[in-house]
Amino acid sequence: MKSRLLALLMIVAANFAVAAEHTVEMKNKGEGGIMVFEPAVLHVAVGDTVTFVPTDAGHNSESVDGLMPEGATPWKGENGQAITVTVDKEGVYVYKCLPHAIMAMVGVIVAGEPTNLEQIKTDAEPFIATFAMKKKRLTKYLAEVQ
Ligand SMILES: [Cu+2]
Repeated sequence: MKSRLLALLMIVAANFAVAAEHTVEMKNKGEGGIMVFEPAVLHVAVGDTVTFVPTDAGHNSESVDGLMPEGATPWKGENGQAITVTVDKEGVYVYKCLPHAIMAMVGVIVAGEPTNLEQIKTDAEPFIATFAMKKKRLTKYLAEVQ
């Protein structure tokens, strides 16, 4: 009887899997160079949260129009403020720091399977063309996505 109850409890627990909480730092300098998000490429599950932390001042995180899964909720953090985003659709997201987008301060979130990866690679080209430096950074990040 006890083991049946335990089995039942385990089934119930599995249906309430806790969403994971991830952290991305916004930094003036990191392993990937200057003006970076770390980790720059983050794999999550749909329903997880990602908190962008202002490790250094003067940065924000905001989604890039058209470079996210269809129907996903956009976000826009305030400069110098942390923001927590709940990832609500499967696929690849590209986001940026507004003040440093021209310096390719960008990042990638992959929720579940990267179902829209090829579309994102194509659609990112005009955005990549706006970078004044580190022109290959986003291309490299997207190439890391499996
Ligand atoms: Cu920045």
